[in-house]
Amino acid sequence: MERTLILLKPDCVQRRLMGRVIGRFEEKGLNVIAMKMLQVAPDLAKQHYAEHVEKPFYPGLEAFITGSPIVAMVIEGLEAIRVVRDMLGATNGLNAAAGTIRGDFSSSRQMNLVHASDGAESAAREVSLYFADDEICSYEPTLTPHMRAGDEG
Ligand code: FUP
Repeated sequence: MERTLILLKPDCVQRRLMGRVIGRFEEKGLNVIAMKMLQVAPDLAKQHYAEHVEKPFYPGLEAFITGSPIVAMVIEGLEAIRVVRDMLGATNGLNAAAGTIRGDFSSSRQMNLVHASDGAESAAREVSLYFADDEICSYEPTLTPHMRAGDEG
């Protein structure tokens, strides 16, 4: 089982796409195990995007991500980090394949609706930026036997 940090970014919330995006993760069989709405403060934005803080696009990215509320979630599932990134599609919505979340709903590089951790290390770091351990509610869904065979993990 893997955990990954998802942000429904301000454009997702403002465009009333939260339900449809969360629905796609649920339909896939992934488990939402933590969720909260918050407005990202500049300090948190700098920690979240530490690798981009010095880049020329960072001020615009910070203004965007701190500009209105987001929803942070932890999603759990088999190979969840890769599976969720595949579901999002390429970073720039213009390049994202049709059928992916960004491919279907975004035509922008900055306003690409959803963030998802890109590896095991960043997932652990990012989950701890947004959630305390006691805010994460891991559970075994009762429908697991209908979602995959017992030897699939
Ligand atoms: P991703 O791994 O898909 O989240 O994308 P990156 O880490 O490459 O970029 C982080 C965020 O910065 C993306 F959501 C898009 C945004 N970005 C810009 O706004 N402008 C740029 O020139 C590059 C990235």
